[in-house]
Amino acid sequence: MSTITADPYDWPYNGELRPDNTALIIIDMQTDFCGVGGYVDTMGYDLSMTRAPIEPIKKLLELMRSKGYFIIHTREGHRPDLSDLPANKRWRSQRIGAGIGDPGPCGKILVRGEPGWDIIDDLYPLPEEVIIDKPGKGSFCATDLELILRNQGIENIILTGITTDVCVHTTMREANDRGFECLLLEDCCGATDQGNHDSAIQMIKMQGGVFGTVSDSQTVLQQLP
Ligand code: C5J
Repeated sequence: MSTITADPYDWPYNGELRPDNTALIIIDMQTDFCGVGGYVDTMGYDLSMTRAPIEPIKKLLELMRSKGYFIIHTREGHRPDLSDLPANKRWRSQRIGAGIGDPGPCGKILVRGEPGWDIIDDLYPLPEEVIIDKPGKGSFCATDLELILRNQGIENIILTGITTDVCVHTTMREANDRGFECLLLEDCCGATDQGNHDSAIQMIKMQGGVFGTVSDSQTVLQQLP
């Protein structure tokens, strides 16, 4: 039996924490969300908040790779012909001056294959690690993520990445509804607004852990079996 100290309950609930049933998911650590000239930067948000999790994730990734845990990376983005981009998502992005599919300093915004869409060098996946390319905020929508997790016998998921209140939260909710046991690491996530980050963390802790539970990278570095 093994658990990680977390709030509002130690994780996982059943003490069954092992490399063969637990995955780390790193969500959307792309230049578009944390790099100069990317989507978030073009919208005018403070990049320091979406860059804050880079170093903590790096240390965690190193440890979890060395212990043989299953590693998954995601990228939000659309096909170059934009056939998978909902018209309302495009319209909203244009309204804020960062139209998805429009040219920017890092190539076409949130378009697959463009420099801004790819994962940052600091956290780039190893060739054998899974990358999920997703058109939406949640990592389960229109992807084979659930199939991969079930095939690999994954029961527990550690969630990290950006942004806390959007893609990380949506993925955590999707995973929780599918019966996966979720742990979000507070310092390994970041939002475009500190209040939204804090609220997203607080929401998880309601109702005895309504979507799972919350810890931080230091605790995991010390306690992960
Ligand atoms: C957003 C994301 N915020 N990765 N995407 O649009 O959270």
